[in-house]
Amino acid sequence: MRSRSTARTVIAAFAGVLLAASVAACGNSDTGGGSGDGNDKIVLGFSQVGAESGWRTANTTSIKEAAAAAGIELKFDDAQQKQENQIKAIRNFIQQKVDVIAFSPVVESGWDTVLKEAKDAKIPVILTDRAVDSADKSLYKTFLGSDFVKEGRLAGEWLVEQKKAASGPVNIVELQGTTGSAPANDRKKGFAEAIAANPNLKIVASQSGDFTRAGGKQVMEQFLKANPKIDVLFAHNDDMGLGALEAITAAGKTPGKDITIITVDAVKDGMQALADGKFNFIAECSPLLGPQLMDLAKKVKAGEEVPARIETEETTFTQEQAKEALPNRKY
Ligand code: GYE
Repeated sequence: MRSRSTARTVIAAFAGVLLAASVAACGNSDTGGGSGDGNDKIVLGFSQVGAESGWRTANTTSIKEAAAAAGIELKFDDAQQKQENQIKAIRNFIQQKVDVIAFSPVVESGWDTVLKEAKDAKIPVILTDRAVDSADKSLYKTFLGSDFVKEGRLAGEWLVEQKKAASGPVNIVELQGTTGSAPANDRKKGFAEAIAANPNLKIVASQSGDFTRAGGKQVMEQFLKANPKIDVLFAHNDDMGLGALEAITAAGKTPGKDITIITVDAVKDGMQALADGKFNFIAECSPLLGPQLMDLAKKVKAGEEVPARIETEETTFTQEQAKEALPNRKY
Protein backbone atom coordinates (compact mmCIF):
# COMPACT_ATOMS: atom_id res chain seq x y z
CA MET A 1 0.00 0.00 0.00
CA ARG A 2 2.70 2.40 1.07
CA SER A 3 5.02 1.38 -1.77
CA ARG A 4 2.23 1.83 -4.33
CA SER A 5 1.45 5.32 -3.16
CA THR A 6 5.18 6.13 -3.23
CA ALA A 7 5.30 4.88 -6.81
CA ARG A 8 2.34 7.05 -7.70
CA THR A 9 4.05 10.05 -6.17
CA VAL A 10 7.21 9.33 -8.13
CA ILE A 11 5.25 8.96 -11.39
CA ALA A 12 3.36 12.19 -10.66
CA ALA A 13 6.58 14.00 -9.92
CA PHE A 14 8.20 12.62 -13.08
CA ALA A 15 5.18 13.69 -15.16
CA GLY A 16 5.46 17.11 -13.59
CA VAL A 17 9.10 17.38 -14.64
CA LEU A 18 8.22 16.31 -18.19
CA LEU A 19 5.43 18.88 -18.34
CA ALA A 20 7.67 21.63 -17.01
CA ALA A 21 10.36 20.68 -19.53
CA SER A 22 7.94 20.75 -22.45
CA VAL A 23 6.47 24.10 -21.32
CA ALA A 24 9.98 25.55 -21.09
CA ALA A 25 10.81 24.16 -24.55
CA CYS A 26 7.68 25.78 -25.95
CA GLY A 27 8.66 29.07 -24.38
CA ASN A 28 12.13 28.92 -25.92
CA SER A 29 10.96 28.06 -29.40
CA ASP A 30 8.55 30.95 -29.33
CA THR A 31 8.80 33.29 -32.31
CA GLY A 32 8.42 36.38 -30.17
CA GLY A 33 11.94 36.26 -28.75
CA GLY A 34 12.24 35.69 -25.02
CA SER A 35 15.19 36.45 -22.83
CA GLY A 36 16.70 33.08 -23.74
CA ASP A 37 18.06 32.64 -20.23
CA GLY A 38 15.85 29.65 -19.45
CA ASN A 39 13.65 31.91 -17.37
CA ASP A 40 10.13 31.89 -18.81
CA LYS A 41 9.06 35.21 -17.31
CA ILE A 42 7.62 37.59 -19.90
CA VAL A 43 10.13 40.31 -20.70
CA LEU A 44 8.51 43.67 -21.43
CA GLY A 45 10.53 46.56 -22.85
CA PHE A 46 8.89 49.87 -22.00
CA SER A 47 9.98 53.22 -23.36
CA GLN A 48 8.59 56.05 -21.24
CA VAL A 49 8.30 59.64 -22.48
CA GLY A 50 10.23 61.14 -19.58
CA ALA A 51 9.48 62.56 -16.15
CA GLU A 52 7.98 65.86 -17.24
CA SER A 53 4.91 65.95 -15.02
CA GLY A 54 3.14 64.59 -11.95
CA TRP A 55 1.02 62.53 -14.34
CA ARG A 56 4.13 60.93 -15.83
CA THR A 57 5.61 60.09 -12.42
CA ALA A 58 2.36 58.42 -11.37
CA ASN A 59 2.24 56.54 -14.68
CA THR A 60 5.80 55.24 -14.25
CA THR A 61 5.05 54.09 -10.70
CA SER A 62 1.90 52.34 -11.87
CA ILE A 63 3.79 50.49 -14.62
CA LYS A 64 6.68 49.43 -12.37
CA GLU A 65 4.40 48.25 -9.57
CA ALA A 66 2.08 46.39 -11.92
CA ALA A 67 4.99 44.61 -13.63
CA ALA A 68 6.32 43.42 -10.28
CA ALA A 69 2.85 42.27 -9.20
CA ALA A 70 2.29 40.40 -12.49
CA GLY A 71 5.69 38.68 -12.40
CA ILE A 72 6.75 40.43 -15.62
CA GLU A 73 10.37 41.41 -16.11
CA LEU A 74 10.35 45.10 -17.02
CA LYS A 75 13.11 46.76 -19.00
CA PHE A 76 12.37 50.43 -18.44
CA ASP A 77 13.80 53.29 -20.46
CA ASP A 78 13.29 57.03 -19.88
CA ALA A 79 13.50 58.95 -23.18
CA GLN A 80 13.74 62.41 -21.62
CA GLN A 81 11.03 63.68 -23.97
CA LYS A 82 13.07 62.95 -27.09
CA GLN A 83 11.77 60.83 -29.96
CA GLU A 84 15.30 59.85 -31.02
CA ASN A 85 15.87 58.33 -27.56
CA GLN A 86 12.64 56.36 -27.84
CA ILE A 87 13.61 55.00 -31.25
CA LYS A 88 17.01 53.99 -29.83
CA ALA A 89 15.35 52.27 -26.85
CA ILE A 90 12.94 50.36 -29.10
CA ARG A 91 15.85 49.20 -31.29
CA ASN A 92 17.66 48.02 -28.16
CA PHE A 93 14.59 46.07 -27.06
CA ILE A 94 14.43 44.42 -30.49
CA GLN A 95 18.10 43.48 -30.25
CA GLN A 96 17.59 42.05 -26.78
CA LYS A 97 14.67 39.99 -28.14
CA VAL A 98 12.21 41.08 -25.47
CA ASP A 99 8.80 39.36 -25.64
CA VAL A 100 6.69 42.51 -25.87
CA ILE A 101 7.46 46.19 -26.48
CA ALA A 102 5.26 48.96 -25.07
CA PHE A 103 5.80 52.68 -25.32
CA SER A 104 4.19 56.09 -24.86
CA PRO A 105 5.08 57.89 -28.08
CA VAL A 106 6.27 61.40 -27.26
CA VAL A 107 4.89 62.70 -30.58
CA GLU A 108 2.41 61.18 -33.04
CA SER A 109 4.47 61.09 -36.26
CA GLY A 110 7.60 59.34 -37.44
CA TRP A 111 7.24 55.82 -36.05
CA ASP A 112 6.67 53.67 -39.13
CA THR A 113 10.27 52.56 -39.69
CA VAL A 114 11.01 51.41 -36.16
CA LEU A 115 7.57 49.83 -35.76
CA LYS A 116 8.19 47.89 -38.97
CA GLU A 117 11.49 46.66 -37.50
CA ALA A 118 9.65 45.35 -34.43
CA LYS A 119 7.03 43.70 -36.61
CA ASP A 120 9.71 42.02 -38.75
CA ALA A 121 11.32 40.73 -35.53
CA LYS A 122 7.86 39.37 -34.58
CA ILE A 123 7.76 41.35 -31.35
CA PRO A 124 4.26 42.64 -30.58
CA VAL A 125 3.96 46.35 -29.75
CA ILE A 126 1.46 47.97 -27.40
CA LEU A 127 0.90 51.74 -27.45
CA THR A 128 0.16 53.16 -24.04
CA ASP A 129 -1.15 56.60 -23.18
CA ARG A 130 -0.33 58.36 -26.49
CA ALA A 131 -1.21 57.37 -30.03
CA VAL A 132 0.78 57.34 -33.30
CA ASP A 133 -0.52 58.51 -36.68
CA SER A 134 0.78 55.48 -38.65
CA ALA A 135 -1.64 54.53 -41.43
CA ASP A 136 -0.66 50.86 -41.10
CA LYS A 137 -2.55 49.70 -38.01
CA SER A 138 -0.88 46.27 -38.18
CA LEU A 139 2.30 47.88 -36.82
CA TYR A 140 0.92 47.64 -33.29
CA LYS A 141 -1.51 45.38 -31.46
CA THR A 142 -3.50 47.84 -29.44
CA PHE A 143 -3.72 51.30 -27.89
CA LEU A 144 -4.37 51.72 -24.17
CA GLY A 145 -5.12 55.23 -22.94
CA SER A 146 -7.48 58.16 -22.79
CA ASP A 147 -9.78 60.00 -25.15
CA PHE A 148 -7.89 63.32 -25.21
CA VAL A 149 -10.38 65.01 -27.57
CA LYS A 150 -13.08 64.28 -25.01
CA GLU A 151 -10.98 65.77 -22.21
CA GLY A 152 -10.58 69.00 -24.20
CA ARG A 153 -14.27 69.01 -25.03
CA LEU A 154 -15.30 68.56 -21.38
CA ALA A 155 -13.04 71.46 -20.41
CA GLY A 156 -14.58 73.64 -23.14
CA GLU A 157 -18.16 72.67 -22.32
CA TRP A 158 -17.69 73.64 -18.69
CA LEU A 159 -16.39 77.04 -19.77
CA VAL A 160 -19.29 77.58 -22.18
CA GLU A 161 -21.68 76.93 -19.29
CA GLN A 162 -19.79 79.25 -16.92
CA LYS A 163 -19.68 82.10 -19.40
CA LYS A 164 -23.12 81.76 -20.90
CA ALA A 165 -24.19 85.14 -19.46
CA ALA A 166 -21.09 86.99 -20.76
CA SER A 167 -22.10 89.93 -22.91
CA GLY A 168 -18.62 90.84 -24.20
CA PRO A 169 -15.51 88.98 -25.33
CA VAL A 170 -13.93 86.39 -23.01
CA ASN A 171 -10.20 86.25 -23.70
CA ILE A 172 -8.66 82.79 -23.36
CA VAL A 173 -4.98 81.86 -23.37
CA GLU A 174 -3.99 78.26 -23.98
CA LEU A 175 -0.90 76.43 -22.72
CA GLN A 176 -0.44 73.54 -25.10
CA GLY A 177 1.33 70.31 -24.24
CA THR A 178 4.39 69.03 -26.12
CA THR A 179 4.21 70.11 -29.77
CA GLY A 180 3.10 67.25 -31.98
CA SER A 181 1.98 65.01 -29.10
CA ALA A 182 -1.40 63.32 -29.22
CA PRO A 183 -2.68 64.91 -25.98
CA ALA A 184 -1.70 68.42 -27.16
CA ASN A 185 -3.25 67.97 -30.61
CA ASP A 186 -6.42 66.34 -29.31
CA ARG A 187 -7.08 68.50 -26.25
CA LYS A 188 -6.67 71.61 -28.40
CA LYS A 189 -9.13 70.22 -30.92
CA GLY A 190 -11.77 69.15 -28.38
CA PHE A 191 -11.59 72.46 -26.51
CA ALA A 192 -11.83 74.55 -29.71
CA GLU A 193 -14.84 72.52 -30.89
CA ALA A 194 -16.67 73.03 -27.59
CA ILE A 195 -16.07 76.76 -27.20
CA ALA A 196 -17.23 77.39 -30.78
CA ALA A 197 -20.71 77.23 -29.23
CA ASN A 198 -20.23 80.79 -27.94
CA PRO A 199 -18.60 83.34 -30.27
CA ASN A 200 -17.69 85.51 -27.25
CA LEU A 201 -15.12 82.89 -26.23
CA LYS A 202 -11.89 83.68 -28.06
CA ILE A 203 -8.43 82.09 -27.84
CA VAL A 204 -6.15 85.16 -27.97
CA ALA A 205 -2.85 83.28 -27.49
CA SER A 206 -1.85 79.61 -27.68
CA GLN A 207 1.65 78.22 -27.22
CA SER A 208 3.42 75.10 -26.00
CA GLY A 209 4.70 74.88 -22.42
CA ASP A 210 5.92 71.31 -23.09
CA PHE A 211 3.77 69.85 -20.27
CA THR A 212 6.22 71.13 -17.60
CA ARG A 213 5.87 73.58 -14.71
CA ALA A 214 8.86 75.61 -15.90
CA GLY A 215 7.38 75.79 -19.40
CA GLY A 216 3.96 76.81 -18.07
CA LYS A 217 5.44 79.57 -15.94
CA GLN A 218 7.62 80.98 -18.70
CA VAL A 219 4.94 81.01 -21.39
CA MET A 220 2.33 82.44 -19.01
CA GLU A 221 4.72 85.31 -18.22
CA GLN A 222 4.85 86.10 -21.95
CA PHE A 223 1.07 85.82 -22.26
CA LEU A 224 0.59 88.26 -19.37
CA LYS A 225 3.01 90.76 -20.86
CA ALA A 226 1.46 90.65 -24.31
CA ASN A 227 -2.23 90.56 -23.33
CA PRO A 228 -3.63 93.21 -21.00
CA LYS A 229 -6.91 91.35 -20.51
CA ILE A 230 -6.77 87.60 -19.88
CA ASP A 231 -9.99 86.09 -18.52
CA VAL A 232 -9.30 82.38 -18.83
CA LEU A 233 -6.32 80.01 -18.95
CA PHE A 234 -6.75 76.56 -20.46
CA ALA A 235 -3.63 74.51 -19.64
CA HIS A 236 -3.29 71.05 -21.25
CA ASN A 237 -2.05 69.64 -17.94
CA ASP A 238 -1.94 70.41 -14.22
CA ASP A 239 1.81 71.03 -14.14
CA MET A 240 1.73 73.85 -16.69
CA GLY A 241 -1.22 75.33 -14.78
CA LEU A 242 0.78 75.12 -11.54
CA GLY A 243 3.73 76.88 -13.18
CA ALA A 244 1.36 79.54 -14.55
CA LEU A 245 0.05 80.21 -11.03
CA GLU A 246 3.45 81.65 -10.11
CA ALA A 247 3.45 83.97 -13.15
CA ILE A 248 -0.12 85.11 -12.45
CA THR A 249 0.56 85.86 -8.78
CA ALA A 250 3.80 87.67 -9.68
CA ALA A 251 1.78 89.83 -12.10
CA GLY A 252 -0.42 90.89 -9.17
CA LYS A 253 -3.49 88.88 -10.21
CA THR A 254 -5.44 86.34 -8.22
CA PRO A 255 -5.58 82.91 -9.90
CA GLY A 256 -9.04 81.33 -9.85
CA LYS A 257 -10.67 84.76 -9.50
CA ASP A 258 -9.15 87.31 -11.90
CA ILE A 259 -8.28 84.47 -14.26
CA THR A 260 -10.39 81.31 -14.50
CA ILE A 261 -8.06 78.31 -14.75
CA ILE A 262 -8.96 75.02 -16.39
CA THR A 263 -6.49 72.13 -16.60
CA VAL A 264 -6.33 68.42 -17.43
CA ASP A 265 -5.00 65.41 -15.41
CA ALA A 266 -6.20 65.76 -11.78
CA VAL A 267 -2.95 64.70 -10.11
CA LYS A 268 -2.66 65.50 -6.41
CA ASP A 269 -1.00 68.93 -6.72
CA GLY A 270 -3.57 69.96 -9.32
CA MET A 271 -6.43 68.75 -7.15
CA GLN A 272 -4.95 70.66 -4.21
CA ALA A 273 -4.85 73.88 -6.27
CA LEU A 274 -8.46 73.23 -7.29
CA ALA A 275 -9.57 72.61 -3.69
CA ASP A 276 -7.73 75.80 -2.66
CA GLY A 277 -9.66 77.85 -5.22
CA LYS A 278 -6.65 78.58 -7.46
CA PHE A 279 -7.84 76.34 -10.28
CA ASN A 280 -11.51 76.30 -11.31
CA PHE A 281 -12.00 73.02 -13.18
CA ILE A 282 -10.04 69.89 -14.10
CA ALA A 283 -10.79 67.25 -16.72
CA GLU A 284 -9.36 64.01 -15.38
CA CYS A 285 -6.81 61.88 -17.24
CA SER A 286 -5.86 58.68 -15.44
CA PRO A 287 -2.18 57.64 -15.37
CA LEU A 288 -2.91 54.28 -13.71
CA LEU A 289 -2.40 52.19 -16.82
CA GLY A 290 -0.01 49.61 -15.32
CA PRO A 291 -2.36 46.73 -14.46
CA GLN A 292 -4.17 46.83 -17.83
CA LEU A 293 -0.85 47.05 -19.65
CA MET A 294 0.47 43.90 -17.93
CA ASP A 295 -2.73 42.08 -18.74
CA LEU A 296 -2.41 43.06 -22.40
CA ALA A 297 1.28 42.10 -22.48
CA LYS A 298 0.37 38.59 -21.32
CA LYS A 299 -2.41 38.33 -23.88
CA VAL A 300 -0.42 39.51 -26.89
CA LYS A 301 2.50 37.29 -25.88
CA ALA A 302 0.08 34.34 -25.81
CA GLY A 303 -1.15 35.30 -29.28
CA GLU A 304 -4.64 36.19 -28.05
CA GLU A 305 -6.78 38.74 -29.86
CA VAL A 306 -7.10 42.05 -28.03
CA PRO A 307 -9.34 45.06 -28.77
CA ALA A 308 -7.74 47.64 -31.08
CA ARG A 309 -8.38 50.44 -28.59
CA ILE A 310 -8.94 50.37 -24.84
CA GLU A 311 -10.01 53.62 -23.24
CA THR A 312 -9.67 54.66 -19.63
CA GLU A 313 -12.75 55.84 -17.75
CA GLU A 314 -12.47 59.39 -16.52
CA THR A 315 -14.43 62.16 -14.87
CA THR A 316 -14.19 65.92 -14.21
CA PHE A 317 -13.75 67.93 -10.99
CA THR A 318 -15.09 71.24 -9.75
CA GLN A 319 -13.61 72.92 -6.66
CA GLU A 320 -16.20 71.30 -4.38
CA GLN A 321 -15.65 67.87 -5.91
CA ALA A 322 -11.88 68.25 -5.52
CA LYS A 323 -12.26 68.96 -1.80
CA GLU A 324 -14.24 65.75 -1.43
CA ALA A 325 -11.95 63.57 -3.57
CA LEU A 326 -8.60 64.87 -2.32
CA PRO A 327 -8.25 62.84 0.90
CA ASN A 328 -8.52 59.58 -1.08
CA ARG A 329 -6.44 60.62 -4.08
CA LYS A 330 -3.55 58.20 -4.47
CA TYR A 331 -1.37 60.18 -6.87
O1 GYE B 1 -1.65 64.76 -19.50
C1 GYE B 1 0.65 65.20 -19.12
C2 GYE B 1 1.84 64.38 -19.44
O2 GYE B 1 0.30 61.86 -22.25
C3 GYE B 1 -1.71 61.94 -21.03
O3 GYE B 1 1.50 63.73 -20.64
C4 GYE B 1 -0.27 62.21 -21.05
C5 GYE B 1 0.11 63.64 -20.74
C6 GYE B 1 -0.41 64.20 -19.42
O4 GYE B 1 3.01 65.00 -19.38
O5 GYE B 1 0.67 65.65 -17.80
